[in-house]
Amino acid sequence: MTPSSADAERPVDPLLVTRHDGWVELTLNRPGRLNAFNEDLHRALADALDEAAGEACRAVLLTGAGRGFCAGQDLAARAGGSGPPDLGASLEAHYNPLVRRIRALRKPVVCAVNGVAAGAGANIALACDIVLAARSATFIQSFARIGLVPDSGGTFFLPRLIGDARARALAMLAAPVDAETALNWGLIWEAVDDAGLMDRARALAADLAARPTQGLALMKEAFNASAANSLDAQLDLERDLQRAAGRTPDYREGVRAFIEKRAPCFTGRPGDGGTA
Ligand code: T3D
Repeated sequence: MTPSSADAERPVDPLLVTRHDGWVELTLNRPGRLNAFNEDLHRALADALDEAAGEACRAVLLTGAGRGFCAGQDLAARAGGSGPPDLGASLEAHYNPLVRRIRALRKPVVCAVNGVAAGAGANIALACDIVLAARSATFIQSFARIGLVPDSGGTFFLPRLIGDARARALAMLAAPVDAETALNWGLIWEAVDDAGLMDRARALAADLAARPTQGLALMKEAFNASAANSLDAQLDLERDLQRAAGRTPDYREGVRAFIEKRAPCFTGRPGDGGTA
């Protein structure tokens, strides 16, 4: 069938949103620019993540269309102009809220890095809870190639994940890291053959969506806080979060299922008195 002229004129969605049973798949969709971010993509992703915060969604899968995952900021939007741009304003308006949204979302975010992840694109992947990468994918802190510093949490995530020595060299040299190395260094959870990446990532998202969502949210809160906490503060936080987890229906179900020697059926519903 040939497309109608209306189809031809319809702008392409910068983000594809596919709703599955209990989870959502978000695909960055500017493949001609390796899914680099412009303001439309930022807006669409922010809206989709806000929608994913609702109770119906219990896990999120983030990936990219075409041969890349994301090449960070769309540099075409930065060429020209009369004076120097205020890149701090761009981080404040778009990239920082995006990283905060991913980290604060009270459900697991899986990232399937299907190809090159560069600049902010690499660090947005690292902000996700579980990162899978296709074997052909590469991670590049490309900022130094254009005179910038790693952003979107790069200087926070990298040293914590792979140590200061590797973090500094990767950032200063803008050296590409392949998926196998990323796995061996502890940058990602799993490297998967290219052809199997999306099946594996979708199965993982569906699996997570059937787990105790409130418990996973509390777990995420604990991990998010641990980088800045002393052991004492973290022990106190674990006490408080465990108290909340112990009040969830999924905890009751988990214990009951264990005693009855059957598989648990978790609903992901909040505990008594609202949010766990
Ligand atoms: O500005 C602010 O708001 C501050 C925030 C900054 C955050 C950042 O992310 S700064 C870093 C920006 N990103 C980069 O510097 C990466 C630029 N891209 C590359 O270095 C390379 O494209 C890659 C290493 C990612 C991949 O290389 P390769 O050889 O596989 O692909 P390619 O041929 O370079 O790219 C394919 C196409 O995508 C090409 O377009 P064409 O020639 O086919 O029409 C290329 O121009 C386009 N593309 C790739 N990255 C970007 C891009 N277009 C615009 N912006 C990009 N970031």
